[in-house]
Amino acid sequence: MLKIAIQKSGRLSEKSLELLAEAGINVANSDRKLVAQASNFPIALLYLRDDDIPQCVYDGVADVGVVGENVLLETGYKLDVVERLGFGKCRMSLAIPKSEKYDGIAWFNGRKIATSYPKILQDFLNKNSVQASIHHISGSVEISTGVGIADAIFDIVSSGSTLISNGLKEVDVALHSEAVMVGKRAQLEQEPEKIATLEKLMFRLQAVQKGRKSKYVMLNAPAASVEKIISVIPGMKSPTVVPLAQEGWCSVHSVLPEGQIWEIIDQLHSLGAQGILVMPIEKMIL
Ligand code: PRT
Ligand code: ZN
Repeated sequence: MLKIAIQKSGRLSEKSLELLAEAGINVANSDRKLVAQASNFPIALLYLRDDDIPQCVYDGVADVGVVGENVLLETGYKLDVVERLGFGKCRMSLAIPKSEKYDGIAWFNGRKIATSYPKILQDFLNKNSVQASIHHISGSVEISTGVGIADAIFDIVSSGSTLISNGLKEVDVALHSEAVMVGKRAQLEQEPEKIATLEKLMFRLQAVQKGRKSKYVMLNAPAASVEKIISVIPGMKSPTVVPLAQEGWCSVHSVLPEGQIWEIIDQLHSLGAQGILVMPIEKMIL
């Protein structure tokens, strides 16, 4: 039985469960007791506070855990990243009152910075040869400058609206973070049953993740343009081209990367493609 630690409640918990559900794993535990077993896969979930997950994996209480890289780095446990999960994306940034003139990282010399992430901040300051004092607080970091606790803050930023509503501006990014699955690879490799379960799980999670990053595209095009159209949509191996009932027309099907979808559609459109359909992909196995 592979034990997976996930956040009990918070920004990563629903997304972690969603990913497992899309990988076909049923975990019936609506009240989220400490431990829940999957009914159709040899895994058990441990519901914990995110801050406790790295230590729990390090000590072997759980075999792997899902946690933000920010928490992993702050706790300092040496764990292997088994898989990057593509959700919980955020950055860790320095922010100062918006009325301050910022002339580069040296601005922070001799200043006081409030944060809940003193280790990541200290490492970043050392790397940039900045001497500043760190004021460690556990929450509401964004109000620190307003109430006179500190000159600046170092905190998680996602949309940036929390900073703006507290009269702050983001001036430097120390880290980009996302949810990762962590474990101790050397330890896992000594347990063949667990590693086999983990590999099976990874195969499914990767299929879900690849699907999320891609779109299935279908379009109609004049036969004379098909060659040019194919050159802008290479597809997984090669695109499917099917003749339409109407003579001189074809239907082209392919898989496109989500991030470039609009650029490619613009090109397809200008090459004469019509009836372009873009559809989500649930799972993708190459
Ligand atoms: O109870 P537990 O200890 O388990 O949870 P927690 O309260 O410590 O963590 P939680 O659930 O708030 O966040 C879990 C993880 O989600 C974090 O460690 C990050 O890896 C990730 N994450 C992604 C975020 C955000 N986005 C985020 N926006 N964590 C926190 N925030 C907060 C941030 O602290 C700030 O107050 O949102 C605010 C900023 O958001 P914007 O959109 O206004 O910039
Ligand atoms: Zn926490």
